[in-house]
Amino acid sequence: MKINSLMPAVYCVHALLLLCVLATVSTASRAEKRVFDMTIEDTRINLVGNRDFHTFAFDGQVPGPLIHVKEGDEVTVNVTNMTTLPHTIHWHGMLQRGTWQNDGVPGTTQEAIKPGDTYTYQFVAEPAGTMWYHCHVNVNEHVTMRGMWGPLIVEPKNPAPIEKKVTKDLIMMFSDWASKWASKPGEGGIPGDVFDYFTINGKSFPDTQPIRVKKGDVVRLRLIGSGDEFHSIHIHGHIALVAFKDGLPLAHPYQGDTFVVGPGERYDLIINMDNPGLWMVHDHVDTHTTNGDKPMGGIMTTIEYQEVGTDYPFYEWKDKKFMPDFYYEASLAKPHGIHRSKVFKGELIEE
Ligand SMILES: [Cu+2]
Repeated sequence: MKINSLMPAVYCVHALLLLCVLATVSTASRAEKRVFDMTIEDTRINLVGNRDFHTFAFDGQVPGPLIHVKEGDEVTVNVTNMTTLPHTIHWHGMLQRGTWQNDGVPGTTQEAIKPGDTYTYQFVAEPAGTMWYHCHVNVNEHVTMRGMWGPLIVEPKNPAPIEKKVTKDLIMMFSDWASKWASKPGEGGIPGDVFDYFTINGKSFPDTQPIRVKKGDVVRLRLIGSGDEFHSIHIHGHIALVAFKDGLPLAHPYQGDTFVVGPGERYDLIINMDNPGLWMVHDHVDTHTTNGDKPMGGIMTTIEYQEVGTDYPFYEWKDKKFMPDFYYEASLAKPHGIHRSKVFKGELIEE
C-alpha cells in the first residue's frame, strides 16, 4: 500500500525528467533557417599552367562555395545571374518534398533565371549526405565545362558510428574540359568533343594539392562526379571502405582500392591512415592523367604523412606551396553555413 501511494509522485518526477530531456533534444535538433546569397559570374579559371577556361562560376569560383547545413534545415538561396546567358540551380540529391518547384530544372519546374535577375530557392535539407548543386540549363556545356557546380553537404541529425570516428573530412569533385571551347562561352559540350583537361576541384596536377595526414587519422573522402566522364580513382597503400553512395548510408559497406565515379554520382570513402609514406592517388583511366597532349597531369594527387615529411630528392612536390582548404577540409570543420574559398577564386571577365 505504502509503495503504491508513492507511485504517482515517482511518475510525476519521471514525467518531468522526460519533458526536460525532450526539450533539450528538440532544442539541439531544431531546424535552423539558413539564408545564403550567390551570384553567377563570367569568370576566368586557370586549370593548370597557362590553360585558362571561361566559366560561369558561382560566386566567381570553381568549385562553387561549400554549402554546409544540417538535415532538416530550411535553406533559402538567393541567386543573382550576372552573366549574359540563362541559368538555374538544381540541388542534386534534395528530395524537395512539397517544394518541387525549387528543383531547378528549366522548362519543368521553373523558367530559367534571365541575365540580371535574382531568383530565390527554398527547400528543406533532406536527406543527409554528400550532395551537390549544379546548373540545369544546357548541362552539356554549363556543367561539363563551365564550372557550374559546388558541394552541398548535409550533416545527419543522427550520425552513424563510423562518421563519428572521422578526423579529416575532404571533398573531391572531378571534371573534364575540352580546351577547344575554352574561350567560346555559349558553345561546346557536344558529342565528339575531345576532353583534354581533367581536374580535381578545378585544378589539374601539378596544380592540385596534397592530402596531408598523420598516422591514426580517419579520412572521409567524398568523391563527386561533377563532369562528363567516368573516373576510376585508385588510392595507393590503403584499403578504403565505401560507406555511402549518393549520400545515403550503405546497408553493406564494401572495401576496395579503386572506385569508379560516374557523372552525378557520389561515393564516401572511409580510410584509416595506418601506413605512413608518400602515396599516389590518381584516376586509373590513364588518359585522364594528361594535360592537353602531355603526360603527367590531370587527376593526380598524393597523400603526405606528417611522419615521413616531404624532403626527398625524387619527390616532385617537395617544394610545393601548400594551400590548405583545397579539399574544403578547413571549411568543413567550421560551423555550418556557406563557405567561399580564395583557393578556387577566378578572375572576373568584363564583357
Ligand atoms: Cu547555366
